[in-house]
Amino acid sequence: MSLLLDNQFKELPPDKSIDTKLFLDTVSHLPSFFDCLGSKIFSPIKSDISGNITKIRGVYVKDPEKYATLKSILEAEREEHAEWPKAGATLALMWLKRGLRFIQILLQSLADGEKDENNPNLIKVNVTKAYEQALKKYHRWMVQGIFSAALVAAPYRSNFLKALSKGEEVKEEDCLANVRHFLVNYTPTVDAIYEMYTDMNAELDYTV
Ligand code: EIS
Repeated sequence: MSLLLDNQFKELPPDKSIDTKLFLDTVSHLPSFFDCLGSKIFSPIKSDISGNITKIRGVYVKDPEKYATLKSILEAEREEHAEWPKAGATLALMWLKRGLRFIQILLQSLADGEKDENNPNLIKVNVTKAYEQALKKYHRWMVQGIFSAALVAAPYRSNFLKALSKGEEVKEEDCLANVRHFLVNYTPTVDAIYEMYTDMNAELDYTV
């Protein structure tokens, strides 16, 4: 069984609203994936993402009906917090979506066969592309340093693809087909979250 295929995102409805419970149930499988990357350097990244998910879930469980969609959370918090959008689940999702975008760009780049021809079993080009497009502009030099350390610890392409398939002996082409299949609903979901932040004027560009 493929790790990715086990946790497929659902197709978005025409209004592109995202069901909070389904979203949380799907993204909560992501943190455990860091365990198969095999280095402690990934721990702060794992706990950041887990923290975001816990924060959003904490708001959702207070009133599942009121917070049925991600948009309803942003709308409610806009009324409740003077410092919105730098508050509550709105802030947690703002950061989580950047991690999700990172994963999307990384997987898309692998699926597209982008490679360093001199080092075809490294994923540094793919990871760097994802970092530059999704995260770098929000990071000052200290956090960029964590990225550099993580890059050194990045797994080999073959091991990474195996980890995506829970370590099973899956042929590279089959694994890439799984990745492409996963991206079919994943990419529009991440896009929809970005669109919502733009439409609601909830995006911030401060650095950490
Ligand atoms: C936010 O963190 C909190 O998330 C948010 C709130 O506290 C807010 C306050 O301003 O801060 O400081 C964090 C930032 N989060 C801001 C940085 C953490 C370490 C990031 C290191 C970046 C390394 C890049 C990744 C390299 C990975 C190499 C992978 C090789 C395979 C399949 C791999 C998936 C990797 C996914 C990476 C996602 C990184 C996400 C980082 C987000 C970030 O920059 S709140 O908390 O509101 O919930 O309380």
